[in-house]
Amino acid sequence: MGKKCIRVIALFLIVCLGSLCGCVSKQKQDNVIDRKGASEEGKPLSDTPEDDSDYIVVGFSQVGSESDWRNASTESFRKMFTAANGYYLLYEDAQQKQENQLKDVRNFILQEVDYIILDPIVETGWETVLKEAKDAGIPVILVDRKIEVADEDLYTCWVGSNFEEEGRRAGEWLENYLKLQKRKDKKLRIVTLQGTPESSAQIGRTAGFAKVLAKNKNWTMLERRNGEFTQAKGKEVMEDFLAEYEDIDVVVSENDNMTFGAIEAIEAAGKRCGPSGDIIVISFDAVQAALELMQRGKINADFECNPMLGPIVSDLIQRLERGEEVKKTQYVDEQYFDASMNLGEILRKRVY
Ligand code: GYE
Repeated sequence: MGKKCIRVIALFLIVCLGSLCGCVSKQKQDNVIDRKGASEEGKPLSDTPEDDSDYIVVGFSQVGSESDWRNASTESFRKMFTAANGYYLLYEDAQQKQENQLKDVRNFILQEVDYIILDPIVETGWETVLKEAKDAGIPVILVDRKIEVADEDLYTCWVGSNFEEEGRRAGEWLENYLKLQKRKDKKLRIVTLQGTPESSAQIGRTAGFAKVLAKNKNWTMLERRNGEFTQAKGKEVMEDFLAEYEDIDVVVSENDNMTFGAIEAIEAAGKRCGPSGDIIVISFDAVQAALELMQRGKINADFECNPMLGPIVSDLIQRLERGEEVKKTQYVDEQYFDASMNLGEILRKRVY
């Protein structure tokens, strides 16, 4: 009996035992075990992989389920890391809490997974746990958000988006838009809905936009406030902004779900947003629902962030399995959309 066989059986037993004593909730979906916040029912035992030797056991600690982007990301991994593709996936939803991710990684180490995939909620605080994974000989692949560590050998590689570039391009789009509208020298009052503090997506998007802001002396950033990347918080923060500041010309919202909330707040306050409204709305992610709102004239521009990382990470794992070198850092291609484009055509081809 091979080592992997023992491990797959051990993983299976952990889940069975958990369900018997009621201390671990579980949900088995194909070869996916989700032990947090899932139902007790699970699927029949026959769903466990029967063939022993060829499964690559992968533990994935996901940020949470705070946004459409996040759900598309989870879906991309679930679709790729299937038994049919030779994987046994342990999936954990960290519910936007780093402490949960630290526990996830430690559990993956205990379970002797072959690879750990980590989408780190924030950039700092990872040294100790990554050292533990390294000492256990388990490669860690970082996805989407980045980390800040002195020793880069603590992880194998990272793949994701260039958030600073997204923020800078958003600022440059605004410069250009104002030029076309012949408003380039007019005073401009901006508010920002920020994502989770200290996450790479928040840090990068804020910093990139700030670079363009610094060049435009007639632009004023009235306030930046945390909207936690969620629709509910985005709405709440936008309501406060509207109550506090009379003339807001631009809302920069660091993800689409906060934008959805902001639009609700703007409309409830009797204002209009989008190309023919009172407030310019700039967003990030470019998920389907946001492009639909752009089509309906409520969002001006949206800077894409690509969540389809599952196949890229699988490819990295396959290379590592063959003993090949992988790039330490890999950025994915991204574009932007604005209301002047043929959105019907774009939406027809959009997969997330
Ligand atoms: O923009 C947001 C999500 O880390 C890029 O996290 C990701 C961000 C994404 O909640 O919608």
